[in-house]
Amino acid sequence: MLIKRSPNGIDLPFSSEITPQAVYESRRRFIAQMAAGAVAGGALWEMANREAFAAAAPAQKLVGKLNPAYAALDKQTPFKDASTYNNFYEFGLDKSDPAQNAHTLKTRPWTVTIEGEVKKPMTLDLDALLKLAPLEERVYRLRCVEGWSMVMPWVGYSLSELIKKVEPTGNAKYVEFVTLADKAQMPGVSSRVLNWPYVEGLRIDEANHPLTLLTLGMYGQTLPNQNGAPVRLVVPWKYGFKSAKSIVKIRFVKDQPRTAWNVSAPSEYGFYSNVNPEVDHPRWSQASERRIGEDGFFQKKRKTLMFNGYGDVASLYSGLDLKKNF
Ligand SMILES: Nc1nc2c(c(=O)[nH]1)N[C@H]1C(S)=C(S)[C@@H](COP(=O)(O)O)O[C@H]1N2
Ligand SMILES: [Mo]
Repeated sequence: MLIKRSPNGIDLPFSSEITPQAVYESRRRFIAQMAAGAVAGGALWEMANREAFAAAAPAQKLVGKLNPAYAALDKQTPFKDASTYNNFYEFGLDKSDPAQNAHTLKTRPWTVTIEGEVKKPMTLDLDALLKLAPLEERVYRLRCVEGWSMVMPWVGYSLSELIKKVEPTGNAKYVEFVTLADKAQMPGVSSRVLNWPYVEGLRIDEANHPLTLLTLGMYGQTLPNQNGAPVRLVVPWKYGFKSAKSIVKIRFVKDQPRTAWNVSAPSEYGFYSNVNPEVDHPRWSQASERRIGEDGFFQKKRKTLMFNGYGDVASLYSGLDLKKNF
């Protein structure tokens, strides 16, 4: 993954002034500029996509009942940081790009198609997904492979609830998650930094682990577009890139899926990608991390914990060499 470093070698978070309010204001300005015939170069892409641009949905309240079994006690990352310091390459490579660009993502209507090795394939719209199981709030640590982490209150339910409904066949050994790749809504999809669509995958037992969260909201609201609206995965014991955003298809398959990051750099990003302080990335250590929001210049880094501190999952990997299966 690409990491921007400041000259002193510390990659500093980008503090952006973008708020939903600011987004609306810039949209109003943009429309005014259009009317005045004074469209500058930077607005050209938005002009070409102004239908999608106008469709960005404002956040709506979405609450879940706090599940105390899955509520990390760490101090929560402020919403402002969690929604402006993002990785979502479909909207650009800089941490501030998704918050600036993702307003063009149209999240309704939205469907997720579930297919492959299941007895009951189905296509669910957002309302069906919201009703599929009781919504819970879970406070999860999420650690990016780049060496930073956040603590966020997510809203959703265990993916296993959905898996139950579609009745996987005995051939379903893995689950593949395919995310939206639409050039008209996502400026980054025109770049060739990854093979689009962004695809991720889990072994079926990982997908069925109760920690694996099908996520529809955060901080008591529907997901901001930049955080993967309208539906994403959060797999807290794995590096953040396993938590695919803006999912449109879930496929149950026999063979290990070819995931986007593994295809792009197999020696750097394995299929498992469990958080593991003992297995370094070939280009940097994974022993410690910066917690976004508490990273003053002299702030000591935190020690990274095995499985990001979610030790319960260890039984999924008994007998597996985690140095080889990174
Ligand atoms: N579709 C898609 N999903 C994605 C990514 C992406 O670029 N595209 N980036 C991943 C990475 S590297 C991380 S760290 C997390 C970040 O999630 P957050 O921005 O909500 O913290 O999303 C993951 N999901
Ligand atoms: Mo990441």
